[in-house]
Amino acid sequence: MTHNTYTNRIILHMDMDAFFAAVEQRDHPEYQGKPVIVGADPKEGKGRGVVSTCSYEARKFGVHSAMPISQAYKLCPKGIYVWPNGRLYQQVSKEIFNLLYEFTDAIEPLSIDEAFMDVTGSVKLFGSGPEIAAKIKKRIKNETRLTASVGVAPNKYLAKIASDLEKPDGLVLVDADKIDEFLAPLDISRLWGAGIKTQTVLKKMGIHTIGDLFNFPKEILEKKLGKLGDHFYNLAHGIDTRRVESDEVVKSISNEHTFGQDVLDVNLLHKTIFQLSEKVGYRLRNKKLQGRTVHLKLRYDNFSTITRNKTLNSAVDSTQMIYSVVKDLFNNNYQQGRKVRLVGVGISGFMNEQGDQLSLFDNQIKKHDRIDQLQDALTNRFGKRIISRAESMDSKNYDWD
Ligand code: TTP
Ligand code: MG
Repeated sequence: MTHNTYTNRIILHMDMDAFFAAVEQRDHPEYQGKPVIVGADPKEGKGRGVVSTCSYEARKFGVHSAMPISQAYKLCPKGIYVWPNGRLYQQVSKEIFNLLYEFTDAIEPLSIDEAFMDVTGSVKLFGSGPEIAAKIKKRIKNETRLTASVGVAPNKYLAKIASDLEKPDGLVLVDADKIDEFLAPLDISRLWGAGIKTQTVLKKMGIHTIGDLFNFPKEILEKKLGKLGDHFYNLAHGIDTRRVESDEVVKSISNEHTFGQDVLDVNLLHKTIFQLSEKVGYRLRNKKLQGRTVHLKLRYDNFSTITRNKTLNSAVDSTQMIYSVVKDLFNNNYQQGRKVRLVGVGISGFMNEQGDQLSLFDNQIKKHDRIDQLQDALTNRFGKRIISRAESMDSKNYDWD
């Protein structure tokens, strides 16, 4: 069967594994391999409030997000119960999103740990869809020591199903000409928009898998389900024409490199900074932008990180100019003799070709950078619940109910 005009896109869906719990396990080695439950205080089974998320070890006990914490405690009394550290999760989320933007600007965030990406235009630079997915997973692993699951497919709906199938640390490709085979065995609960009610109706019609639904004539589905009939017919046939809705305004451009082995060699560090300046310059010129503020990021082997920036009198877009500024920043700030794990180069304070300032944030890059905007967009669009929760998680007075 044909899948019309949209099958030529390459869409990724990235979702971090057990995000909050994974960050806790990373930062507390003694939690690794153990059931960790992030959320309200269980107070030995008498606590109120809910589970925010839990590690995969805890999921074996039947614990899951949004479950009352008292119930989680009954299922897993020996679990490690952790109060959420919202600010930390936000910070890690920013790092991850920053890295995703190195692969494409066409990113639609769905929540603090999840995004769609349209990488159709990135193939020349980074390789095929699955290659890009593998690179993203590797970068996330190297730079945050966390795992992500990624689905690669011709549309959003299929990519989202795919990223979930082999969690944790999954990478699943849905081939454009094998969509029907991919969908056929899946349970109807995987259908986007099929709540419990719809699932019950479908089951009464003898429809248990997406394959069963595929075989149903459109007219009958429409008769039984009204408008939704058409929607589910499309989903059963792998059709989803929604575009990846990215943030239009880019406020900074940056590239980072994590070394396979920590580096002491200043020449190699200079060379890497040059290569990163080339990448940043290329992306900048590609967008016909010039920027005034140049940024350096350095992470030492113990994960301590410094960022430094310099604002110029006029905006630049040449590799050489970016390099000379960032090299100065490096020479002035690098602590001789310390091993470097990561270097990053960035630019912000964009002007258009007429020299008009595109944004008013110069030195305040930290406050106003693209990721903050992204978090705002994310909050507005989807994640109010999750984001505001993460924020308020810092407060011990947070009302979990
Ligand atoms: P999810 O991606 O839904 O879950 P997860 O990353 O913990 O696990 P999975 O491997 O299945 O993707 O949500 C991301 C984070 O959002 C999660 O770590 C905690 C938070 N969250 C809540 O606080 N409450 C909730 O009900 C859900 C679903 C998530
Ligand atoms: Mg997740």
